[in-house]
Amino acid sequence: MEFFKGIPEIRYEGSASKNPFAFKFYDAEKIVLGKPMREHLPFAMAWWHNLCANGVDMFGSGTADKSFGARPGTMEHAKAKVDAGFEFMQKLGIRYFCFHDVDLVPEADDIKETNRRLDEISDYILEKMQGTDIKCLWGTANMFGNPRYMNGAGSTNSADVYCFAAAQIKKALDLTVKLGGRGYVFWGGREGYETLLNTDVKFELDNIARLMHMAVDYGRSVGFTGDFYIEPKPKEPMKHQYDFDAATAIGFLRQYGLDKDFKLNIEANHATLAGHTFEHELRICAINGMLGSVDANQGDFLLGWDTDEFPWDVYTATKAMYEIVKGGGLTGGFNFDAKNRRPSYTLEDMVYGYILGMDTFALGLLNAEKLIEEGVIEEFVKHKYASFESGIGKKIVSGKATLKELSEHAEKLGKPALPGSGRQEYLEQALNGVLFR
Ligand code: XUL
Ligand code: CO
Repeated sequence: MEFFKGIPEIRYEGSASKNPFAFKFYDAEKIVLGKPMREHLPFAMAWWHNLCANGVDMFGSGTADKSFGARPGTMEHAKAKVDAGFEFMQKLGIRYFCFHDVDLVPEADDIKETNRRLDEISDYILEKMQGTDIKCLWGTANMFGNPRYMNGAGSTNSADVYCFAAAQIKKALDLTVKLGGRGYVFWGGREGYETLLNTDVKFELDNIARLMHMAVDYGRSVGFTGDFYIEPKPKEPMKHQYDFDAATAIGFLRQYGLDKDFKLNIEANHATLAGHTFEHELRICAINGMLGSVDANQGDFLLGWDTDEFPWDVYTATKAMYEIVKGGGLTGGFNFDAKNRRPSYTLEDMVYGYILGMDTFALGLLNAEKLIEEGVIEEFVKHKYASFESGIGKKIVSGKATLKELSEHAEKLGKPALPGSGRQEYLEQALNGVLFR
């Protein structure tokens, strides 16, 4: 059965094309900086937004029909979603998908039955994968939706609930291994607190780390060789979430000895909620050897919540791709953790969303290539710190200088010359030149 009727395979037609069902910039085989675009940009479909989310929000019910010809809440529906998802990925040339356990099947009251359903659906997904080049990018367990996680999963006050979190992680890891996933994600949506009046922060952090250590031990024992990822987010649904941003998550991973097995999954909209830019979060990862995967979306600066929009901001995509390429690339990929706006409720809108997102990141990559080849930014930044290449500066960098010596140097000078200009406007001009030349 064809679900996306009338929608052709989406091909690259170039920037002059006016065909809304064509890529204008994403040209999978085009060589950019020494390798095909598709290798720079391993795009993934997010099962939850694409195949499950129907536009329901806090004020209104769904607008989109995601039944795919079956009754929601049944295994027939779960299978129809697989069929629709594979048709979607094949039509768009998307080679990866990401999933939460409960995106795949309806959750039963008894976890044994949920797990049986997961076995059945993953057999079906494996069958569908055969003969295609579609693979799993990462899997995860939804440890935020069910009421049992009201006080957290790893951070819960209930040892029994903690065991359910462990059981879900174990199963989701089994599924990730079964489907050949590159990574496994922890997004701690309920790992945080509303008020310190009822919270033992130290105990909760220790317990989250214990759970992650058990996940690593189990994952490695069943043949999971990929990266574990923390996906930082500062708030929403909790007022304060422990994985606030990249720097906080990296500190946590190091403190608890998890940094060898984990990297980060950086989501653009989460970065902006934390008061950072997307590219800032990527830079923090890159300089710490933690560049893992990306949840590609964008927020709205007028709104203080996670709007998960399909990315269209080419400036941000350019700066992000510049960081990623210069940082040596991702070990994961680009998962579109993005959803259509509620009034964009048709099947065509789903396709437009992905074309938009894929073209935006392709443009970002092409611009990053130009920025790197022109070298204006790199050259400027290198030159900016030139005073540390000789004399007292060189001694500071060598680690051999003492505070006394530096103080003597300052006294000798009496008053330093102003440091070289930051030249922000000159560099922004150079960036615009690359974007619009
Ligand atoms: C929520 C979010 C999640 C994670 C996976 O803000 O981004 O969908 O990506 O649990
Ligand atoms: Co996400």
